Amino acid sequence: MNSRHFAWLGAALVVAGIALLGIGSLTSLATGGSTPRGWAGTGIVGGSGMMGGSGMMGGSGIVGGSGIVGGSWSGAASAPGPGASGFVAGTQAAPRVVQIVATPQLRLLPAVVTIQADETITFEVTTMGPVVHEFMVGPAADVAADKAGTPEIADLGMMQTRSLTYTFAGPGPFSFACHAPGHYEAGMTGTIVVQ
Ligand SMILES: [Cu+2]
Repeated sequence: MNSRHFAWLGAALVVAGIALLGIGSLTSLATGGSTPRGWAGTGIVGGSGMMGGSGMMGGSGIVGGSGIVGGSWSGAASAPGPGASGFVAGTQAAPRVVQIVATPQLRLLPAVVTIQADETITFEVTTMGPVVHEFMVGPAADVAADKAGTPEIADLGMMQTRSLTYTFAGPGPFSFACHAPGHYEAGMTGTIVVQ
């Protein structure tokens, strides 16, 4: 292992730590019943400073932070869901945004997304940490079977965010999952609850 690799290992550990912090705040917000909005991320995701290296380790960016820790992210957060104040059903013309975090612990968070019947949702999926993930969404049977043609974001690398818009026609059941090798089996799945 040369020094450059060692530096990247350090970076990866820092990222993992940040991911844990982010997940913790997301979870507490979700269980508190309020709108998750603290972590959202164009700061972390936008990323050229971070991935360029000096920004990340130098501390003016994510680590130094007014970012994830301080809660001053500038990116859009998940829009309010059904039952929450300010909820507006997503349509094909104006999808509702739901943010999903794919974690190094092989979880998709939040693991339950509640929608109104026939909503169109734009999932903004971010990989936290060094493990590459996928995000597939659709009819539960298709997602479980990793059926070809099911809408999917593939090869989502560290700190990347990509979006996928899906219209949930009918009562379901629907689900989402990561089918990177071994991840689905490890429990990297989520449920769509249709209200
Ligand atoms: Cu995965």
